[in-house]
Amino acid sequence: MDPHPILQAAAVMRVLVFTLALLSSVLVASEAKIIQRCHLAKELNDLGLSQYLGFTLGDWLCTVFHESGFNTDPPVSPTRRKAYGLFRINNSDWCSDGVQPSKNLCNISCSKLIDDDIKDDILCAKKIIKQNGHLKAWPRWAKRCRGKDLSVYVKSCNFEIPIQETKSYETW
Ligand SMILES: [Ca+2]
Repeated sequence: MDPHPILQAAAVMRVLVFTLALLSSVLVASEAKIIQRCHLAKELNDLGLSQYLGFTLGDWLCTVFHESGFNTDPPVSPTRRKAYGLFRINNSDWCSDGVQPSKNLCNISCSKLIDDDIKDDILCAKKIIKQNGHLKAWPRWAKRCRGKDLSVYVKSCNFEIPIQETKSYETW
């Protein structure tokens, strides 16, 4: 004997709710993206960041590793001041999230710093280092990367990496 139509409808609804819950958890999970190390190295290189102002790709990759773990997760902060994306770019000077008053010097929405396209993130980081003249805008570079052998960060990356030159910051 067939189940009552109402019971059938309830069963279908349960399956539907379960499917939607599963789908939404997958969608939430997909928002957090880890950028592959060598992909970032290549994009940095293509956009002229290798040897830019004397800093190597190793300096950049080490900095990003210690700042964000190559992770584009949206920021978690109880205050309105937040830092976005791979380079942890702040919403008071460099990007605008529409909430925190910002100089928005990169002329970019902070949401663009947590998406899959990392080119605009890199160009904003380039603007930051150009204005500051060094990587000190990222405190973890000085603590974790400065003066260290950073060759491991570009190891096995399958593109031609320019010969590392003397780092200008060593004279600071
Ligand atoms: Ca982006």
